[in-house]
Amino acid sequence: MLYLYQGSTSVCSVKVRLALAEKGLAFDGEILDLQRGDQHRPDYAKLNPNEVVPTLIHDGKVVIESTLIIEYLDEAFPKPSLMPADPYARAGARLFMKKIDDTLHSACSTITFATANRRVLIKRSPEELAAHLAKIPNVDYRERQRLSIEQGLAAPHVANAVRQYDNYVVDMEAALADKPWLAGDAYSLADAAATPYIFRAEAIGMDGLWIGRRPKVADWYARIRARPSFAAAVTDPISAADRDRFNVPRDETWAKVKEVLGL
Ligand SMILES: N[C@@H](CCC(=O)N[C@@H](CS)C(=O)NCC(=O)O)C(=O)O
Repeated sequence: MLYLYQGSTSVCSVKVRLALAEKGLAFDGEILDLQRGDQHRPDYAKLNPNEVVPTLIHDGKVVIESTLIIEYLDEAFPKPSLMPADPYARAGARLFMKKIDDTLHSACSTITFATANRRVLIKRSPEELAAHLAKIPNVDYRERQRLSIEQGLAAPHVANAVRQYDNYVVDMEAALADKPWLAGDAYSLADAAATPYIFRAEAIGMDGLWIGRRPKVADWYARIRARPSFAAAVTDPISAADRDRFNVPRDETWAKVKEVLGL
């Protein structure tokens, strides 16, 4: 049995739901409310000491870290395979996933907290906010969240996050120049991993990174959106509260992107 602790819009959770949907795997699970702080519940912290989602339980075995989870799923349930057969193409798929773990994920959370999540968290009293932040075990993550919530898009680390987002889209455009999917002729874990970050960029007003500028990425995203996994894993789980949180002034985000990139 597969059980997934997840967030409704959390990019890392969407990544895992996409892999599950693409592999046709049924699962049960629980949506944690990250703004309420469910990820810090003692029962959950025992499973995931980083106190972040997602966490997969497979027949009692606990797997954390979204990239490791999707690789685990692909190995535990080999058909259909979501990794290319060719070793060099596999390295290419892993590179796209590594870049997410190394840079894009933190860039994404920085900008998400400076825009959508800020809309909710800024309404809290200073004491409530401090208590919420104090529970985050990772000190760097906690500090980035604090600055993004307090200063929004003016926070000092936002500019670098915008550049890292743009670099990832540049890498995607280059990879798609000679093949339809990020790691070859077939959809792979690399495509599943990149999808939530492109969806998030679109949601907060950064889709100008590819629309009119990077046609291969625009075409890739249109094909991604048309797959049944997209509705199942990305849009169906979005709640009314999520829609409100993501109802951000998109023109302000894009103005920041233009300023940082000199567009
Ligand atoms: N490297 C981890 C990152 C997980 C992560 O940052 N999850 C976010 C949601 S995408 C989270 O749970 N944040 C909790 C919080 O905001 O306090 C993974 O890939 O699983």
